[in-house]
Amino acid sequence: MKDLMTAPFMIEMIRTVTNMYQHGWDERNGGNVSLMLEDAEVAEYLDPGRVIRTLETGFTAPELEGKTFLVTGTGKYFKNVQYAPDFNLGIVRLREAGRQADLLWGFSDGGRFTSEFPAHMMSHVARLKVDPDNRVVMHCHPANLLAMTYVHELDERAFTRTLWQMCTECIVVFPEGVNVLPWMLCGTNEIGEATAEKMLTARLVVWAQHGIYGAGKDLDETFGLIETAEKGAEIYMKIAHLPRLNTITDTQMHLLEERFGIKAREGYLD
Ligand code: 2HA
Ligand code: ZN
Repeated sequence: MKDLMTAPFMIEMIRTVTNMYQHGWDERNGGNVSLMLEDAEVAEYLDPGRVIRTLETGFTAPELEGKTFLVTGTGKYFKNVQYAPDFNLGIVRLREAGRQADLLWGFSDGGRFTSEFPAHMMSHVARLKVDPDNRVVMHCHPANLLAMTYVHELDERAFTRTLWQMCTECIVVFPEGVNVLPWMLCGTNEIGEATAEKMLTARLVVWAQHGIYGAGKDLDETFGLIETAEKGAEIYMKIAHLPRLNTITDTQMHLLEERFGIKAREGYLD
């Protein structure tokens, strides 16, 4: 059995959450990440028959029966993950139609997965329906996106168009736009279901006055999505109170569609 700390997925997870912390997106215990693992890659590092303990999830997700996830722990600080991965992270495999999760590694203080586990798992189900290669769900609290939800209307088309106008790359990186949920109580199955519904049409879902969810095929892509949206929001927060003399026009965005072979969300450009 190989050393789990040398697994590419573990190294990448630790680097990613450390980077998220360094970006200021994950104060204290803010944020959570889940990465779906392939059975074959897990078996190189862990005995899949050795279950440490079994956790109740509080929801069902039959589509994820037997799937294994590397996930951040509830109450744990991203800042600390690199120093004590087995305390702050866990590897769980879902069973009983997702009602239970067998802990295969980690949460060594007796902890459990993130309080946002329902939103993560339901989002995985939703994204896998539209993209079988999806592996990552990521949640964090980037300051400018959060700030934007206080001063910008939450209409998804308007919110998306503003972000697209803030830097040329935005429409190229997230042509499907960002979806937006109004403020809801976090950590519940209800916000999980609402997030998953929004994940059917976009890889980014803003939680007003809270943060953002991103999804993608790997940690880099998902981090990059949030990073780009947050850059757009940062520009917006720098200019929102100033007279706007210039912008990226819809005609220019159509040029970007052609140049990069992307298609903006239907009806979002004039
Ligand atoms: O505490 O970010 O949404 C982790 C969170 C909850
Ligand atoms: Zn949060």
